[in-house]
Formats: sequence, structure tokens, C-alpha cells
Amino acid sequence: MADAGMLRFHVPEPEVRPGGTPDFSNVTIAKAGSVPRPEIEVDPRDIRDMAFSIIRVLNRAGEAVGPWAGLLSDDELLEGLRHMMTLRSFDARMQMAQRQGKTSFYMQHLGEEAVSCAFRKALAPGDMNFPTYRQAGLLIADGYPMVTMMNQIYSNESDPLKGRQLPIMYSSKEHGFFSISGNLATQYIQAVGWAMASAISNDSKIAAAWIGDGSTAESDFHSALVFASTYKAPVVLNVVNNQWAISTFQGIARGGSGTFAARGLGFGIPSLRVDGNDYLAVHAVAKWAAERARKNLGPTLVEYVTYRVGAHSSSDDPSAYRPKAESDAWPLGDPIVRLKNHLIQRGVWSDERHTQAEAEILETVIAAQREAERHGTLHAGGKPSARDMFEGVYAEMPPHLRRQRQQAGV
Ligand SMILES: Cc1ncc(C[n+]2csc(CCOP(=O)(O)OP(=O)(O)O)c2C)c(N)n1
Ligand SMILES: [Mg+2]
Repeated sequence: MADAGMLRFHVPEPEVRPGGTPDFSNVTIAKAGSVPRPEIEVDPRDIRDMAFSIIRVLNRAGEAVGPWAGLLSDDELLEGLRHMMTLRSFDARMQMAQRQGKTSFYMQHLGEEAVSCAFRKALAPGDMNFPTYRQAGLLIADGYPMVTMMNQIYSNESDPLKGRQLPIMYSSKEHGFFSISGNLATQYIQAVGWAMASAISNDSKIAAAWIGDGSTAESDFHSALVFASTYKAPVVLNVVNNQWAISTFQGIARGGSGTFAARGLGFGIPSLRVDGNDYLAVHAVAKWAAERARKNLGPTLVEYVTYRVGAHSSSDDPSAYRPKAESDAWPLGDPIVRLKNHLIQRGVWSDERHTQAEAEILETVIAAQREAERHGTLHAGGKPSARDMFEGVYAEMPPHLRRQRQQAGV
């Protein structure tokens, strides 16, 4: 019986701390192929339980099973594998470049490659993502040049953003990648507003909002859901649940809702959970949600269940707050290994080809890096001009900035 008269403050705690044995036995995982695929016109009230399950396509044997399978050809899957491998290789090189002092900061995607790489393939040209810092796969899978990404990371003379953004905070209108904001969750309301504008102007383009599990605690997330649900905005509301928000485990932001997808239920928004380490499942669910948006059926909330294998950023050391072996214990496996095994199982890939592709990709990444470094790195070579920091914000430069520019003599 609860004590009467004595209040106790509740702070959720992760199951295991450093030194403990990783335990994901509390993570309930639906069998691959077991979650139905409803019609996109489905009444959200009829699929509320989908916010508590996990849509999966790839089973343990590497087969694609169930109603969400069968959307992608072997060639498309091979391309997807290459995109994820490229992102992983790019990450490893840039993480190393940060350690070598060539950039001040880097953020990796290790373990989460399927989410952004597969999602990109569900969008059409002209659609707009409002990403966080952990969706560089949206650019890689859309053919954005790695050299340009590296120029941005190095803040060198060819940085398209001219050193005005933190490294990895890319921006490309042409590739449907809205400028990243370091102020978390702001991208959610921006995405919903952009989607509403698209509908108001009778356009055909849809938006995709992105947020991490931890950032859903921000009020912007909840405001965005109000607007999205009231105006049936053509937007896909993505929540990447990688279990951690720097050192804070996902139970803090999730609170009592059970899952992050369940946050959508109170707004009457169809809310699905998907295996974020399953390229096929991510793509199939993204397609379903994008089609709903494009057919004026309104927003869909999608929670990608995944695991952040790497550190939060180059400034973080996860051994201070979680067991070292926790990522090995993660029950949904590695997205690259799982797609690789599927393609081997289909007879269109092999271990030898995989090893060879890894080497080829690394060579391409190194070649891009060499080219970027010819344009400078953080402490060496060409830099954007100090004059650039005064440009690009106002259509007409206000007097106080003109004065400052004069004082700086640029
Ligand atoms: C409004 C705001 N609050 C706090 C921060 C500091 N911060 C940067 S990343 C981060 C953790 C975010 O975790 P999550 O949303 O789960 O995304 P993940 O890094 O796991 O992809 C925090 C607290 C910030 N950038 N903006
Ligand atoms: Mg997180």
C-alpha cells in the first residue's frame, strides 16, 4: 500500500549502469512479418495498437516476410546497402579527422544508418526534410557530393555555408534538406508549417519532420502535433528512438506513454513503430506515411526503434553512463549486416563482394577527403572570408551590421 502523507519524487532509472550486464529483456519485439499493413485510408482509431508493436520485415534467417515486404527490387536494395556502407565509411573517416584536429566537431550515425538512407528513398523530388544532425543518410542516399559535406565539416574556402554553421549542420534546398538548427525540436514546428504552406498553396510537395527521442520532451514537438493534427498537414512526423539523449536514457522523455509512437494517439494521428535497423521495414513504413500525406490524409507519426552505437558526438564518452557492451546486446542487430545477409540469402551478394565493396567505398571516401582538404581544414589552408558572416541573412543589410563590417575592414 502506498504511504499516506509522504510524497516521493519519481525519477525513471535505466535498467543498467556502467559495470552492469546489458539487459534488453524488457524490449518486446514483434515477430518479423506479424504486423498487418492497413490501407492508407484506415481510421486511426482502428490501428491504435500499432503504436505499441514493431513493424519488421527481415527475419533472423535474412528473409523478407509479411505484408510490408516486396516493395524494393534487388538493385534498389543493393543501392541501399551501398548508401549505408558509404555513410558508415564517411563517418569513420570524419570521426578520425576530428581526432586529427581537422574539424572541431563530428557526429556519427553508427547503428542508425538504415533510418535516413531508407527514408530518403520514400520521398519525391521537391519534398522537404527538416532533419536533425543524425540524418546525413538523407544526403548520401540522394547523391549529394561527399566533398561538399566535407567542405562544410572543415569550414574551408569551399564550405557552401561559409563557416556559419557548426560542422555537420548541412543545408541543401536542392536535395530537400532544410538547414539544421542546433536548437533541438525547432525543426518539428518548421516542418509542419512548411507542410501547411504547401497545402495552402495547393502544391504537391510534402514535408518530413525529424526529432530524437530525448528532444520530444521539448514543447515544440507537442505544438507541432497540435497543428499537424488540426490542419491535417501533409507531413511525416519521424521520431528516431536511439535509446539515448546524450547521457539520458529514453525513459525520461518517454515518461509514462509506453512508447514514443503513443504520443501521437492523443492527437488522433496514425502512429506506427518500426524496426529502425531493418532497411526494408523503414522504407515500407516511410512509403505508407508519405502516400497518406500526399493523398491529403494528413500526418503520420513514425517511431524508429534503433540504438545509438557510437558516442553522442565527438565531445562525448558513453562509458561514463552505460555499459560498454550494451550495443552488442541490442536485440535488433546491425542494419548493414542485416541487409547484407538478406541480399546473400537472395543470391545477389556475397561476403567477398561485400569486402570488395567496403574497400571501393573507402577509396571513394578517401578521394573525396583529399579533394576537400585541398580547399582547407579547420586550421590549415583556405577559409571563408570574414566578410561572408555579414551576408545571407537580410535582403538589405541593416546599418548596425554595415558599421560592424566597416570596423572589421572586410
Ligand atoms: C533546445 C536544446 N536543448 C538542449 C540541447 C543540448 N543537446 C544537444 S543534443 C542533445 C540530446 C538529444 O537527444 P535526442 O533527441 O535523443 O537525439 P540523439 O542525439 O539521440 O539523436 C541535447 C540535450 C540543444 N541542442 N537544444
Ligand atoms: Mg536519442
